[in-house]
Amino acid sequence: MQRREFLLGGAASLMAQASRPNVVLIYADDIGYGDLSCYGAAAVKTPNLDRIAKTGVRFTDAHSSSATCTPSRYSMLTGEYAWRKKGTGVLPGDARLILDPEKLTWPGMMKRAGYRTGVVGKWHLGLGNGNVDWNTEIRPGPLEVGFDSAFLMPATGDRVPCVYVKDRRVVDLDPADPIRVDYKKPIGDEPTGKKNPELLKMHPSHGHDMAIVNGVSRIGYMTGGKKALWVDEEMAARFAEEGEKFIAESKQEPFFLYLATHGIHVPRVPNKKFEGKTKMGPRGDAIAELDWTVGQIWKQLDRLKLTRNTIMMFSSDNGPVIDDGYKDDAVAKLGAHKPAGPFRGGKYSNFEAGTRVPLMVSWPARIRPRVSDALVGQVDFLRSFAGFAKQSLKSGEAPDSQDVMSALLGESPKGREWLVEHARALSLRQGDYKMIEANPGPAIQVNTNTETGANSSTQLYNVKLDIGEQKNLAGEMPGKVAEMTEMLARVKADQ
Ligand code: NG6
Ligand code: CA
Repeated sequence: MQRREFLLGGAASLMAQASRPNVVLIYADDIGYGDLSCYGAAAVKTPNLDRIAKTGVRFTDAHSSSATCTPSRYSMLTGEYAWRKKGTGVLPGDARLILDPEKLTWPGMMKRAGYRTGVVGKWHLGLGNGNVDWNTEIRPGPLEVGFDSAFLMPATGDRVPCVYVKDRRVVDLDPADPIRVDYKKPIGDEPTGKKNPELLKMHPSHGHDMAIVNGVSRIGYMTGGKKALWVDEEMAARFAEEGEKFIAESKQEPFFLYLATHGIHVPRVPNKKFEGKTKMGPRGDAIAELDWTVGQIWKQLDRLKLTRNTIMMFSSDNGPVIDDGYKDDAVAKLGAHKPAGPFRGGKYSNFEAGTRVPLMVSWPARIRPRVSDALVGQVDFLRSFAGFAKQSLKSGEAPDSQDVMSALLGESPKGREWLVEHARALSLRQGDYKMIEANPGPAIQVNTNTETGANSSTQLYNVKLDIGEQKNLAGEMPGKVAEMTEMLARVKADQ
């Protein structure tokens, strides 16, 4: 690998920089299309996120691969649709690593291209081989799948173990107080949310009634590791700081930072500094805190004079949800705010809001500001950046990923011709049309009050003319339904 130190000064350095910009992806959790001010939100201000949009490309038709976390992250990092592979649904905190160390990943490809690669924040892709012992070296994990360094929350904020993992070790673990985790039954007579609601500062609305950590009951049981437990209120600052540290340590070489925030997933426990920043309660305040995180990264890039040659990207792993299991006033205080923007559904849904999420990409050295209607998926990041970094992929690698780099850079208005959206069933987007496979089930997911998109027969919408998916055209356009059904069958059978 040719490092910048050898090229300092002269034109060679400028050329190396222009062809190998740093890449920072800030990947939020459960942020909806309508949650940022650059996408029309008025009830919360997101100036630091808006800065990416103002100086870069803001996408109106960008998609996470799935309407939940684990499969979206799996698809983004591998370039393979998660629904092709069993066991890629929302994982418990003790799940084994679902990424295959033998297979190419986005960070692995960047590393091959000479980048220093780091992940900070939410992982939720499993760790270890299925019987993870949190008290010893934890492997395989991010370091086995292409990252040079890692500072992680293993699963989600609402799942045990509630500790950070740095590279292969739990941070601040006292060997005299080992961690035990069980997803099936309580461990000993430790208090739980169910038995001891009097110990809670935030109560569950559904589920989330097991181990109590920091006054919040979670999914799964855990004991020990008392010194290592995270403090929810400090998590955003911790991740920002670890991200800043990675940037400072990597400034001599091109780097790729995947900063996956906990915000704004449940439990929403933003720092006191953000309390009352919006009138929407913790969900709105968590958006303000997320924006602050982005501001910290901007500050670091600016301070180190890296902004000009850094591709800064922001997106979300799935659409928005209001009540996702805690009584945090999100429903009562929502007011006129529309987390999903003009779209129907939300997290967990086959309707558009399940996967149509914000995506902004800036790179001052090259990108001119614009709004792009190109259809792009996060599954495309791997192949797009591979082409850009002149890395050829072998057949079978990143099979669902397409090179849409010219769209990502705002240089072409065209992205993909078609795309699969995944929630409880699959949907196919092709041109202006969207077909949702027949998938019998409840139209509303009761706990979260999400319109699921379930229907015992196939649905067809024109998402250009009918952005809110109100008029099912399947009856009027049987030919289109047949054509798209056949195409989806081909996509499924591919590989
Ligand atoms: C659900 C959880 C929800 C959230 C989700 C995963 C319950 C009742 N609900 O099972 O709170 O954790 O899983 O979210 O437990 S995701 O963004 O990581 O996919
Ligand atoms: Ca999520």
